[in-house]
Amino acid sequence: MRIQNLINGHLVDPIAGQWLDVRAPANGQVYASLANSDKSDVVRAVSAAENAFPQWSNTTITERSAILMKIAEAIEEKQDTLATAESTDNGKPLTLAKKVDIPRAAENFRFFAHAITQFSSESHESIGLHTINYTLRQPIGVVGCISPWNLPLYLFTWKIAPALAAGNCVIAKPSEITPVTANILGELCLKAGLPKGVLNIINGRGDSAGQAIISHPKIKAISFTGGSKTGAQIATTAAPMFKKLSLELGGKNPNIIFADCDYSTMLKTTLRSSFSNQGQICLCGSRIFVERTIYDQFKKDFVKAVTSLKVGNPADSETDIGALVSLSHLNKVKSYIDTTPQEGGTILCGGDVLKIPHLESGYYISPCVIEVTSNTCRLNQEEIFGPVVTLMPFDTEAEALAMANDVPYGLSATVWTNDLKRSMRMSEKLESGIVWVNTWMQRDLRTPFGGVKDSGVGREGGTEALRFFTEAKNVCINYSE
Ligand code: TXE
Repeated sequence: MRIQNLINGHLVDPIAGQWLDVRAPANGQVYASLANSDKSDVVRAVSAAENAFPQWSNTTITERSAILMKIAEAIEEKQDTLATAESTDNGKPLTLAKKVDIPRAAENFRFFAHAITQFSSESHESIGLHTINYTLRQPIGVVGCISPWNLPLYLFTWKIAPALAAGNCVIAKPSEITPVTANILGELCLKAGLPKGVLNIINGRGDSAGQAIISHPKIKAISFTGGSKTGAQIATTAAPMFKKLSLELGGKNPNIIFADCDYSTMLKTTLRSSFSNQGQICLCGSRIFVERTIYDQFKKDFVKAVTSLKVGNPADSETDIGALVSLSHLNKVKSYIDTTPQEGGTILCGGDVLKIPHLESGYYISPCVIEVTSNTCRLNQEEIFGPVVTLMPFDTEAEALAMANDVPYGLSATVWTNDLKRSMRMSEKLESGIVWVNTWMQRDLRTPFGGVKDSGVGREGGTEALRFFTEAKNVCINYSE
């Protein structure tokens, strides 16, 4: 399979004729080659997007909404193909791709197809001065969307759908590690009637194609999801060019369990919040803090449940945990697990690199639970982004809160308790963009999504995303005689 670029409605080879290998994490084999684009391809895509902008930004809301809706339907029609492609490309269980990734990609388009019809702006009347101010929310022009490998189509569509809905033309780059579904989507968008040049997909590495997107002077806004280090690098280039920036970065999220919670729901959900998608979700609760009175019981029950998870071929329907996304990522995750003794921790289960029969070159690690004695150890401070969680007891609400907040990140937090007042006190004080009480990853697409501290700047979702992808212009009219 050869994956080209989508520029001005055509699939084209990269100008320099360079290609990258794409590997299937399940077996480590190369199965596709990907356009290894550079600045010249980005320049070409931006000029196509600029040409398409006047017409696209002037389509009626009804027309734009209808095209987005057709794209959602096209994703649903192709859901089996897309789910299989996602699982092959990323290593995630096929069941997960079918249940979560692909339906959510369709939902992203459907949601913003509706949201744009409800998007409104403000007016401010100055009584006594015969003046009225109103705000125009105008599309920005050409915008850049750069997405990561953990939820490839889910996060790609989460960015491009609001950007397109708001009337922008887009230069999008999926991760070079998992590019397949984004490129299938590009073709579906054309078939659904998206005019040529409105969505351009540039493939390639972050340090060439990605860097060319963020430094192109005509690209006025960048929406990025990925690692915090990369986010900082992007800001270094884009901020002095005065680009609008939305950065959704890493997390080291606390999962705080009080003794009065609904134990069985908590246990089931904690298994998911720890190991869904091999722990490769920025929202995973990787630091588990448990009230001391139930700590031993939880430790026993949790380890038992974790050891019963089935690691294996992502295509098998019984597989709970598939392959990690790449060999270099597996090595990163394993290197953290290997620091356990020197970080004062104890491995309670898992953490082994596994050889799955017939898939010996795949990237598998058994889900790992580490008991730690201090929240300041590296295992509790740095984002591992794999099937690894830490456990620690606490005695008081204040202590749990202090440890939860004592990290550089601030994306999400989960609190398990049936004490309403306590849940509200915790929600108020937790330093994170999202707090879940007695649940995890329950998403309503209208809500603001994003983090504080090293987890990023800006918010996605609902009106926040439409605001990000538009420029506010105030018009002041004096109508006095
Ligand atoms: O992601 P990168 P990496 C975390 C996780 C992981 C770490 C590094 O801890 O181990 O980040 O992962 C593009 N200019 N998350 O290095 O590099 C790149 O091509 C423009 C958390 O694999 O951040 C890809 O499309 N673009 C996370 C995208 O950025 C650049 C999800 C993300 O890749 C670029 C993934 C540059 N200079 C990893 N450099 C989350 N928040 O969910 C890279 N890219």
